[in-house]
Amino acid sequence: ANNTVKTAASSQTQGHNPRRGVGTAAMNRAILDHLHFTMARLPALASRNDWYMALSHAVRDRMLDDWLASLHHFRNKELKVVSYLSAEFLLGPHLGNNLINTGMWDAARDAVESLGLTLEDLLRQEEEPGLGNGGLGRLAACYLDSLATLRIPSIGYGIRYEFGIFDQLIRDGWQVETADKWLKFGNPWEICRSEIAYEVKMGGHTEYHHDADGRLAIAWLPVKVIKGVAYDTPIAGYRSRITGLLRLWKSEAVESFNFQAFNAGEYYHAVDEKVVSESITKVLYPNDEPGVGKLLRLAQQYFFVSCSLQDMIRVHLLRSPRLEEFDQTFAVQMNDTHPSLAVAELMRLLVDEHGLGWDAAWKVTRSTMAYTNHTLLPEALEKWPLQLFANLLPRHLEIVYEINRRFLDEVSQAYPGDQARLARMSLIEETGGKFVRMANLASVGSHAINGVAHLHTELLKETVLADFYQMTPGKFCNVTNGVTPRRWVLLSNPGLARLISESIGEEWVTAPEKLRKLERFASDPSFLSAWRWVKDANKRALAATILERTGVTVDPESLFDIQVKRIHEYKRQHLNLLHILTLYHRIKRDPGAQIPPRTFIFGGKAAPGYFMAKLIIKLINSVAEVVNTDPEVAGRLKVVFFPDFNVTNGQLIYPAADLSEQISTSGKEASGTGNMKFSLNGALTIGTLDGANVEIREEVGEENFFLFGLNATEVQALKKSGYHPGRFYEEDGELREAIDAVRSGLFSHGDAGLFQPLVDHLLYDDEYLALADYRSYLECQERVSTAFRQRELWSVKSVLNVARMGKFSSDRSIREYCEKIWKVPIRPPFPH
Ligand code: H53
Repeated sequence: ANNTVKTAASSQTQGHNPRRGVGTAAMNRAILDHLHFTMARLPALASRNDWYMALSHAVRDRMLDDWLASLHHFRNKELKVVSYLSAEFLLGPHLGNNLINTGMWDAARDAVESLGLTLEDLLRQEEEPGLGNGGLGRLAACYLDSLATLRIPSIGYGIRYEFGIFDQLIRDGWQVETADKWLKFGNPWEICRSEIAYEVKMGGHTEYHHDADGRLAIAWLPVKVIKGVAYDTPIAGYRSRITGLLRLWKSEAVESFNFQAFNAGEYYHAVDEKVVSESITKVLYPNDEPGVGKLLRLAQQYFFVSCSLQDMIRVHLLRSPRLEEFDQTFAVQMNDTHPSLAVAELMRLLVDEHGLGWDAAWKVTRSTMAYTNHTLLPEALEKWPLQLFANLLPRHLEIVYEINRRFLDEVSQAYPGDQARLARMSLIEETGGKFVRMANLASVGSHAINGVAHLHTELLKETVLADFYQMTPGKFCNVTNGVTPRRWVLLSNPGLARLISESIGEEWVTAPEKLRKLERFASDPSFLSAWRWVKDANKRALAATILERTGVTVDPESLFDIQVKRIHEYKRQHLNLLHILTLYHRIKRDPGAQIPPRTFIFGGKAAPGYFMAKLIIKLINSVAEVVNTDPEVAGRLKVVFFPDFNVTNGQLIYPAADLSEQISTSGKEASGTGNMKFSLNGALTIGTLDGANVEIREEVGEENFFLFGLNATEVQALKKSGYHPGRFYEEDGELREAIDAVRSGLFSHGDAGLFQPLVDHLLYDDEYLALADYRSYLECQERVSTAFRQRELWSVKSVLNVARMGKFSSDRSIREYCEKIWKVPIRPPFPH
């Protein structure tokens, strides 16, 4: 007996513990056990959620052996741990993805069916954790998948928002926001680690005194202390036997009851304290690319960064007492500027709390930190009003000042007498109100700065971070974004995945460059017809859901022309609308016009305070109402706004697209990742030379990509020479017709004023050059229509798109981060 115990224990620490039963019978037993012991339910009375919870717990149990073994790596001095700091992780539903990655899908499906249920039903039950706004948060989730798949020890650190991104309802054509109650039925995937908790100070002031040895000591006397508690979620790598860690922090009161207040009879005051502390992680800010922020958001950012760094220091001290070597334990990536307070906080922890000298602390901070920039929109670069910053983080402001003082010394040495440059590079903006510039803080405090697509990185070096690039060009590099083929093909498009694997084997899932092997099938008629069959089935599935959610019947034979992404003027959903209006008028004018039937599908959320974006949603729905009920275009044009675009809905939408709309003004979209998901699922792209579109076109071939519009240089030149949108309106009859229709009240029951702000914006400002690109877009759409009529040729292009998209796997991105930035060795793939 002794022997058995010893063997089991030692094999466990090495991570070779045979997994808990993953066969159908074992799964069946485990589900019933969880229904009984965890959910306390009799099968006859169990709800769908009870079954979902029971299944999820059974699956999670089976992930724990690999997880516990993986967590061991954090203690292994030889392995550097990647720490991905992100205010957003837009994970999407866990269950399906975990079943795919762990290889338990079939057993789970059979077990569930043996209980008289369907896996599909239980998958639908999951409320997705929408802890992000859009691209940036979803990118973080794809990266966690790849880190685990590539067996790189990693921790994603973020915030456990009680309410994630709002749910979008459409009422009378307008967006209405409702609270996302993703935790309401419980979250089976997380484990609360009450013992992993840190205190985070806020507010107050600092005091200086000399300690017994005569050294200057700094004390920060906060007015408030909040506790951050760790909630851990396992992230399964694809068949890698490695399970990554996502650690999200929830804020709590240090003491749930303030006994002093309580004793004095101020019961409500005591409870207040708890409510205020818990409010820090209450809700995700629903703005994509934020402007000037709010106190609570700054508090959120500081809160999660502080908890994460304290946690990293604890882990490091388990390995080595020398904090000078912190950069050998961790490579920290800051996902945009949201976590950039990490620079100041790591300095504070090292200097104030752990007694390092400034220079030693600065050296280790810089070599640990790296910064990814995700936007070129100047208004989106975060900056905090100085007073607000000072009130919440008085000690950090001192540290920022000291970093700035030393940094500006370096700048003036490098560029003597260049006052303008000093003012631009300073961490403090002083022109009209004082602000702390977070991109500058992140840039100064990092050893590496990267953009997210080739064009974006080039523009970054020329524009927003030009001064930093000139001073330290070696810090800059590009890592083009990628998406995980596990969630975005294997899970969301099983039909396509099966067809691909039957043709070229399964290796593409972790080695997507192997997709190239599909090229030779592009001339095989039976393969092409199987390819079309898969796409048609996906389109029928989407059509059924559209009918269910919107009441609109769409024809699965028509061209599915899809634009799904956040609603923003720079993404130009209104340009898409102008095309629709033009087709509408053409058909009305000439019922014999040769226009293949199209279904235009839109989806995306608008920031609740972004009036123009909300008006665009209203206009899409208003145009839909008119077009969809006009007998003269029946069977030829349909317009749909698919409500509540999120990860779950994306998994249904991307696989059903024929045409992917990537039509942002060139130079405005940093990368885009939806563009990759579409193309990887066989859609052809109509797009500008913006973000990663440029590289997608390079890969798939220009003959398989519909390009239009001004390029970034032309955009800049046009703006510089003075852009007059009104001229395009005057000179282009069809454009005028489209805009006049909107302005006449045709789509607003005669209310000519409703869309006036949007029309005025286009005619007198048009910051994003929709009118300048209109004609080019229209002509390009005609090429699309012509191409779609030749179905066989279209399918060839579709196959070639998929075959050549290997570059855009997030595995490739993560390998590049490892090589260029984190200096983490890439381990050989796990033998399956
Ligand atoms: O990040 C994506 C890019 C996309 C960019 C997006 C983004 C956000 O979602 C939020 C804030 C921000 O600064 C940028 O708009 O182009 O693909 C991931 O890199």
